[in-house]
Amino acid sequence: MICSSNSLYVLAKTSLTHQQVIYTNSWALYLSGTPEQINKIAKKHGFHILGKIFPDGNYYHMEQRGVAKQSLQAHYLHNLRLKMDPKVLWFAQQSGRSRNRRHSFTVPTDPFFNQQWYLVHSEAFNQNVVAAWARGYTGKGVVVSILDDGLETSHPDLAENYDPLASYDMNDNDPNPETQYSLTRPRRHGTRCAGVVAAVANNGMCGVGVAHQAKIGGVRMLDGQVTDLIEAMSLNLNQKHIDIYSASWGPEDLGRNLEGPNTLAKEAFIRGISNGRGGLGSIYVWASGNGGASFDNCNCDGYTNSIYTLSVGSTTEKGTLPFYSEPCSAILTTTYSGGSFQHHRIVTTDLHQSCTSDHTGTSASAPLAAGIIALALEANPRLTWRDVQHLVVRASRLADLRTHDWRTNGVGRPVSHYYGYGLLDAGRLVDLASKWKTVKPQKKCTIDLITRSFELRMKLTLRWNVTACHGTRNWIRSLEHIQARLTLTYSRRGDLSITLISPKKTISNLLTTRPYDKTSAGFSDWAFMSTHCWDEDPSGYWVLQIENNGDSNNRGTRISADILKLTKNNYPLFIECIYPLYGFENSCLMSCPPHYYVSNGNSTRSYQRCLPCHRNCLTCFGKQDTNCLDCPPYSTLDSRRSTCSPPVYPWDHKGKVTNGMDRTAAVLGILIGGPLVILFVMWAIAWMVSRSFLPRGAARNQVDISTSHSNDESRDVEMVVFSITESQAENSESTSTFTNIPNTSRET
Ligand SMILES: [Ca+2]
Ligand SMILES: [Ca+2]
Ligand SMILES: [Ca+2]
Ligand SMILES: [Ca+2]
Repeated sequence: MICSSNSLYVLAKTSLTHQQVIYTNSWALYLSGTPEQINKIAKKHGFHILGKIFPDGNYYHMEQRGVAKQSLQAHYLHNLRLKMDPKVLWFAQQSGRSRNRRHSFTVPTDPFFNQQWYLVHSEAFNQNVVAAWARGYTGKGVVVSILDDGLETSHPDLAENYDPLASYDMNDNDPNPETQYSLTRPRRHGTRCAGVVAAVANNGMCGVGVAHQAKIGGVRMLDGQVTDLIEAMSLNLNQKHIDIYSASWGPEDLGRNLEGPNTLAKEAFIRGISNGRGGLGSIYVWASGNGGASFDNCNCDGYTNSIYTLSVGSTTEKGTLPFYSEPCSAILTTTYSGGSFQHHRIVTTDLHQSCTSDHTGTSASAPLAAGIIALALEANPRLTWRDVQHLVVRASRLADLRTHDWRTNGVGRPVSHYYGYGLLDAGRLVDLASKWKTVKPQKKCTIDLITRSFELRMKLTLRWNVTACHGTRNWIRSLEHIQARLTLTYSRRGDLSITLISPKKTISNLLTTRPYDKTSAGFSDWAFMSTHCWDEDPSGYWVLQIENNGDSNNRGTRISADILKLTKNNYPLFIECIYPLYGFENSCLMSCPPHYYVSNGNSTRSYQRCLPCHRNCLTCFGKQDTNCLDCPPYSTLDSRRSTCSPPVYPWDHKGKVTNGMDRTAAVLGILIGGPLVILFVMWAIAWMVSRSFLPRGAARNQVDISTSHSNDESRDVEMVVFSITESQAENSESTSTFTNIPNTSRET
């Protein structure tokens, strides 16, 4: 088959005008002759022969190594020379076009679909879900579990997508989370949330779930005593299988609670983000709370303000604030929900095999976000839990959401305490997800701000210069989460407001006044979290203001000054290093250091980590003392058993330092070393004395403290540990006893 190279050019040129063509550095050539003649032709044109295209023909695959691997232009000179060569019977520089997935999108035929105003295109804003469907993403291969009050598993609009492996009944301890029907208190919440995510499409029933081809499970865990253990087991249920956990519950939204996950739930979150999804991290989507009418603030809810949960706020169809919305700087994004009676609400499945168009509250918003994130995980299943948060920040937009507190942060993104980064745009999210490059491992920089006592009356301002761990391996140049951990007592906690201002002048309201919070319990190492400085460079001056907005007689009482420093995570973070690098603590190395061996881990994936040898070994192939390859000095290897003998030091053999050389060395050492040691000690004492007379301002991370009242009062803020992340530890302590957590569904 020989064709003219002229016609090829025409084709290429024509296609360029329609679609971008990428030219490679590989050529196909049709040549005839002996192998020597073929070699000669290749050499003449500077080509490298890669082989025959078909085993029994004269088509050759050749590479031109001097040409870029990808180029928008065909190589004119090489093609011209090949064309002029009579021995080249045919040739073509290989070019590629992008190949898009083909899918046909048709508007769902479900009877309630037209009422799903938040999904369909209209003149008003919408979540742009149809755009993601049109790109072929419907949640296939993604598993979502609703942690709630049970599920009507046989509901005809859910049954097809129901996944028993993503389900459990924690309340009755059996695998079936089937709803317990009750006339007085219908347990419909879980079933309603499930339909928002994964109601089946085109089945003539109800509406359509955002991710209508995702698998959906339910965990019945709110229908009984909610204990720490039940929460923890729910958050870690089948974590290899479940991708996204959607939770629309938390401490009661009474505007006076300060509660977070207790011991086991805290551990469950860390295990989830470390081990879930094969080490990529479980995705926890969380409702921000319905305490708006009680002036609640979601930074007082340790579940939603956890860095491990992706907190979702709500807006109405008009882009206004629903009455139940509560603000906080931990909210990341917003989805639609109901508002007052005149606003349309969310269409979903309901108990007794029915449908409803009456779902509302942040309860509706969290599963809507969970469904949209399921589309993103289908577009890119390799996203880590932090990747998902990065993408959500980028795929949320101000749209037409109305509130008084939109501000532009230090990297130019509008952000609000009610809406986070704005309305989540599904089309944009899947587009970004499909080309997203995984973020580097998490880093954590902790700064102890003040460790002595201050009394707080009207206003306390702390200003300090942060180097963001410059000079250490935890140096942070681009922020994700920031936590201000605070311990203080105060006569009326609800009168306090706390504001944090970044070096880029981004203002995070960490706490707003809560009139119903009358307690004097204060805060005990409570981590206030902000996402508003995402991607900002944290170095520079930060300002933290604690203000009393109530009675001027308010004041604190002294509590024991308890300095808690954030320490490195006790849990192994999975650091994935690309072959041939080895993960070692938080970095990737070319080889494991002495005392460490290479482990492939339990995972089926191929990344390799350095794990510590037994203390007896210098190098090893495993963690046992019978896995030694080399021994430390003064210890001998038993190569048959791969063990090291107990060390025998030369100075253990008393009286052996007898030869003249050793004795001379010892005398010289004493004569020269002695005076040096004395000189050093004297210098150190002089340095310490001079330093103790220096003013405090000479410290590197300088803290200025000003209060708005006179200085004669003693001060009473006990401790502020200020932590900035690309990574964080969690609220380390909840402030109330937790045997029976009054978790409430976020259904208005
Ligand atoms: Ca059951
Ligand atoms: Ca349906
Ligand atoms: Ca709340
Ligand atoms: Ca959160």
